Amino acid sequence: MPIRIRPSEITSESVYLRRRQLMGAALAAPLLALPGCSDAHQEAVPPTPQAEALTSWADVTNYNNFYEFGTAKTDPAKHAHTLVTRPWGVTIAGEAEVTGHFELDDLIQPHQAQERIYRLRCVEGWSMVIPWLGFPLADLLKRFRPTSRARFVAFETLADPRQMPGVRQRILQWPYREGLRIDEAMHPLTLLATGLYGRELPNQNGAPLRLVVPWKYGFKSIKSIVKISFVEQMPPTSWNLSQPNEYGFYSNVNPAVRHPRWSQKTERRIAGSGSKLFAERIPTLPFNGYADEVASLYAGMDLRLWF
Ligand SMILES: Nc1nc2c(c(=O)[nH]1)N[C@H]1C(S)=C(S)[C@@H](COP(=O)(O)O)O[C@H]1N2
Ligand SMILES: [Mo]
Repeated sequence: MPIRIRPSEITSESVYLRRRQLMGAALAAPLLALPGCSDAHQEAVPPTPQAEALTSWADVTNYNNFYEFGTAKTDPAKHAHTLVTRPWGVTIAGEAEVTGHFELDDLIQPHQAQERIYRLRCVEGWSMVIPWLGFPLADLLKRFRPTSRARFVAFETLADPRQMPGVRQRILQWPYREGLRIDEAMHPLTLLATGLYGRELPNQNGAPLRLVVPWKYGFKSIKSIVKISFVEQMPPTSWNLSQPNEYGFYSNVNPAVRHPRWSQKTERRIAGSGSKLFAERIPTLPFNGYADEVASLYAGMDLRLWF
């Protein structure tokens, strides 16, 4: 059941952590149980090591990339209040038996929100540890019965200049677009998030519905989704369109493949403000530490070529 919290309740990570301790065992179960995941990937999702400190609520919600609201890290928190997230429609299109326009609540209601603590690593070299609420994307996609021609899944963000000041500038080609190969989209780690820290997703984090693909660079985790298409060909993506030499389609976190402007060998967790904004550098792990779960998806592929 989605965890509903009164708007009057101020969520800080301490409130959240206390609530989490109380819920203890109840939360542990959904982390390990994975009903309805694809046949090829029945493995359980590993709980994040206890030692991993969560990035604070303040950092997760004030240090953002959401270019539809500006390019500065603090712009989304400042400007995303103009985004209207209800009513919200999502169009399902392409190679599936069921397609059409759906109200968000009809889409998400059948799914039980589970908590998933994932590391998110931005290609810029910083990372966070975020307690998401959401459900496997696969569970939603299967309801539309994709056909055998559905080899990729394409996603689009809302692009409304009245709600999104950044869309009035041509920083990227709008709408923001991303894509996954169908097996990546169906992988049980791939999450559709509706919340974080036990409450609804703040606008700046991609309300009301965003993707979280923990083994890929942050930009693959597209926010405020209004369209999902099953397609036969590899779909264009916003970052690849704008800088094809810097951003490939796959964008798996890979310390061995450097970005022309930022090394991918190490990263720093976002931690606090001012001089303490970044913690010390730590090595970046292949597939962001999720290699045991996802490396097999890329067996036989040259990941320098398919970066
Ligand atoms: N629509 C949209 N989605 C987006 C982005 C964006 O600019 N627009 N930025 C991406 C990038 S670069 C990152 S690192 C993550 C950041 O997610 P967060 O702000 O919730 O941490 O969102 C991704 N999703
Ligand atoms: Mo990013």
